[in-house]
Amino acid sequence: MHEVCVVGIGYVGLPTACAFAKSGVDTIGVDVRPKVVALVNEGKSHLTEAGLGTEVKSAVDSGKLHATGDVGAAVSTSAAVIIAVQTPFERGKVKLGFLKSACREVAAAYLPGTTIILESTVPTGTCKRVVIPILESEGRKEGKDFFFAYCPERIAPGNSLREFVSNDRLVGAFSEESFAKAEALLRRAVKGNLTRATVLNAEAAKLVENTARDVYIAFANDLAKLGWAGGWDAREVIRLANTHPRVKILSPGPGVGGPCLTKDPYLLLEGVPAKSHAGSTVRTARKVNDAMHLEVVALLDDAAKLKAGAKVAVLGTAYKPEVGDPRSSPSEPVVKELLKRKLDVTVFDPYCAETFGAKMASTLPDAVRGASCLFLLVAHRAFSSLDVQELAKLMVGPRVVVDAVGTLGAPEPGSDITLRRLGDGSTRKPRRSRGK
Ligand code: SAJ
Repeated sequence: MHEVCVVGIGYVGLPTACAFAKSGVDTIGVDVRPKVVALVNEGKSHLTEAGLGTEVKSAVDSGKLHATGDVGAAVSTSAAVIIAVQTPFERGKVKLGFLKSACREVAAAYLPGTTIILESTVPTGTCKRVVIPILESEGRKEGKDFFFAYCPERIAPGNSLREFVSNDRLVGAFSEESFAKAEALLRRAVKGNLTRATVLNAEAAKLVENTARDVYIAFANDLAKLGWAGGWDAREVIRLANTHPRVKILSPGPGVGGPCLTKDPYLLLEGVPAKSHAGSTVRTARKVNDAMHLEVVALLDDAAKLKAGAKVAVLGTAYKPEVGDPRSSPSEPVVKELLKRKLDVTVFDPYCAETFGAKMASTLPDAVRGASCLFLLVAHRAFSSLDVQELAKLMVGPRVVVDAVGTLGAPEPGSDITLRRLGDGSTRKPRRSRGK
């Protein structure tokens, strides 16, 4: 008998399973991908997140974590089940196919009295409309035959295991008893506060959290555009404004990527007519963040006009620092725009093998050697000590460096490097004043 079964050991489920196993809970992870199951049982992570591999290995070595492809066998031998499958957003709609099929398989096998927690992000009302009816098949009832809670995940990839343990969580439940069961289960591994909510409010709160972040970043990106136009440095101005105790502006960048912030605002808007005033800030923020790649490429245009065939190096294809995940990466539209201009694009990322159709260099110097322009798109720590002066020695004219993440130092005075920093209007080409 297992204490907990985690259905779906992907970006959310694997850290979840590891966290329980690390706390001494006998955990079985289930996945439909045989390769993932095999890797986990060998003590390896199929995800490139730093440190996760070591955690999987020690969880498996301790005998507390196993993986299987057999959902029925795992669920029917577990006291609790956590569902953590993906709910992808495709062509303007959330796809609940993985969730429905996971629920069906769980419904076919769970034991009487099982605690069932859903961690996946879903549009509001999904638990009541979709999940519960499947779990209540064959006349069973929530609160009697099984105990359900919606506990949306809050882990940021790159730091997932630590965040699973330490972050505060919402526990959406239909009754005090179901809340208490979910609380007791989560308490085995989670140290953060557990706040009770209704299931509907927990669903909405999850979407609101990620939408809020998307909106805050859109404001920072808007400031980048204002700083560029106004000749001031938006990053420095944000730093100054943030010294006010009630101001906390985020950082501008080449766009918002990843599977969550690019999707959850649309889930929040689901069912709201496009022309409705409700949600207008949310829609605007999405548009601002989705168009940032054009701002980034415009920085090259401000500095030089490259001929077709010129080599351009792009550093960073992951969607954010310290992860190897390229899903919805802001680097993708930048690379595609450069390829559209028939430039010879070479990418390099120490964690991510995605190229978005460009060439891939296996070392940073290989990427930069012979390039006329260099784009820094992800603030990986591996890029934090880059010396523009040294990079430029590998480059050829016109030696344009576009820094979309604001981590590169200024070139030495008199250097032949042209630096353009996103949001830093002091690095733009001097505009001729009117009348001259
Ligand atoms: N970004 C900026 N500027 C910033 C911060 C981030 O441009 O100041 C960009 C990143 O580079 C990246 C994107 O935003 O492209 C998203 O990165 P992120 O670190 O903000 O978030 P995710 O998508 O990795 O994780 C988010 C988290 N949600 C919140 O912080 C509210 C995480 O806690 C959630 O669990 C996760 O979504 C999820 O799975 O829902």
